[in-house]
Amino acid sequence: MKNVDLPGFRAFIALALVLSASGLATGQTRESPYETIVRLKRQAAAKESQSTPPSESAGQLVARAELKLVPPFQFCPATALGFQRQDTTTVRPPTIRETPPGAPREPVYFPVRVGGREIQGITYRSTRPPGDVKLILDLDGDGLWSDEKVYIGRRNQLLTYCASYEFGPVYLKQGRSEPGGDVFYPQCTDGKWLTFYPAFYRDGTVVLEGKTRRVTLVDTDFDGRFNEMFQPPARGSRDPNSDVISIDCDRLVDVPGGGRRSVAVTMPLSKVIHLDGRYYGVEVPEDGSVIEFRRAELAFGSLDFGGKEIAAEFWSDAGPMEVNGVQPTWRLPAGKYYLRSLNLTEIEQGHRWGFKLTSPGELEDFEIKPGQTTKVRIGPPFQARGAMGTYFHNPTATVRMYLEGRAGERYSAEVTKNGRAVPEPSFKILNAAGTVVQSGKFSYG
Ligand SMILES: [Ca+2]
Ligand SMILES: [Ca+2]
Repeated sequence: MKNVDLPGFRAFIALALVLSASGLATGQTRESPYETIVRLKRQAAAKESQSTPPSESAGQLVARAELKLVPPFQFCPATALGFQRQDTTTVRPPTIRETPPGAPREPVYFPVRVGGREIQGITYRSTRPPGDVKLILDLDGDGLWSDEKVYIGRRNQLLTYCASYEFGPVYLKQGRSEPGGDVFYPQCTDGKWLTFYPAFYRDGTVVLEGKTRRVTLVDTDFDGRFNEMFQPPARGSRDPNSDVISIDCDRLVDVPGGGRRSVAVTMPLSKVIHLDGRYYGVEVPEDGSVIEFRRAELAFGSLDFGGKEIAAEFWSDAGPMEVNGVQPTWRLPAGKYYLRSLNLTEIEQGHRWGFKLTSPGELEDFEIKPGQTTKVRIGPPFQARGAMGTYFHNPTATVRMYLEGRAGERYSAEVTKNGRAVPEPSFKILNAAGTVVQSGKFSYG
């Protein structure tokens, strides 16, 4: 869903979401005095049990592996995490100063993110025979295509339902052809979007606890450095904005009853990673040629979600974390966190209402400190927000909405009741005086 808060309109609507048809009160469920006492006692007990060592220490070296540059292979990890996707536009970027010869009237433009900057690109089907599909990147940022290499697209024959072309490999250092993280394959689909896959991975094996594991690093931002550790916020639930590490990306195990499944663990490269119940400190030099695993002694803190029933996934300094269920507090490694996904369940008169996170709001970056409890307050009372401005000229138009919780986190307006999608919850819009100015149904968007 697009962010559609139109400033003028947003000020105008004091929105009260009334899921009246469904009977859900959006106010916070009140705690009885007894519940408060129980909660405070539990919190105190949780705090006492968490007087763990104050900080992680660079522990003893457990394993070291050399990682070689290898081309893409079957089950290579960037298909899971660490590829880049960009939409195209027909609007010419202001920095571009020319049109390539043979370009049609409306070529499409796109950016590609490299390190902290963006490189502009263009792709089009040439109007000159034989009508090749071409791609050019303005590597030196001078706004000219004529000083750059032209890549010819190869049609992906497997994808028959769309026109997908692969280009490259593109070497970001002009005139060079050395393997590295800064080499990639752009792929363009239907002229609408591009994906960029690494042309080389850092790959090797390491023995951990007597087990040989395959380790693969992905330079996700093509800046040639393989050691950018995760730091919140991520760009989204599929893009950690850091380099990526994969363990056993090609390993499959037999499933009882037949078939095989992957046991790959692909995650943001973080200072500490968690494997088979153990924490390892991870060190990688810039070129990614070596990886070291050290025994990590972690400090822990607690996360308090107000006792709500949740299923949440995080990315953190200590790798991916998950919590699931109802707890007064969750014991988790100290560090910085990003809320990657969340399913929230609110129970009202015996009914289970399910809310699915679409954007983490303030929880895109929060910290759990050693021995301390971080409190986050999420969920109802919800603010309903939406794209009404777009349709305002037409009072009968549908309204696309989302729900905003107390931490600014957003949920899809598609709500479930006892596991089933609620058929278009109704809502009312109140103006400042509290009178209903419009009411209607959600449209799912
Ligand atoms: Ca140029
Ligand atoms: Ca990188």
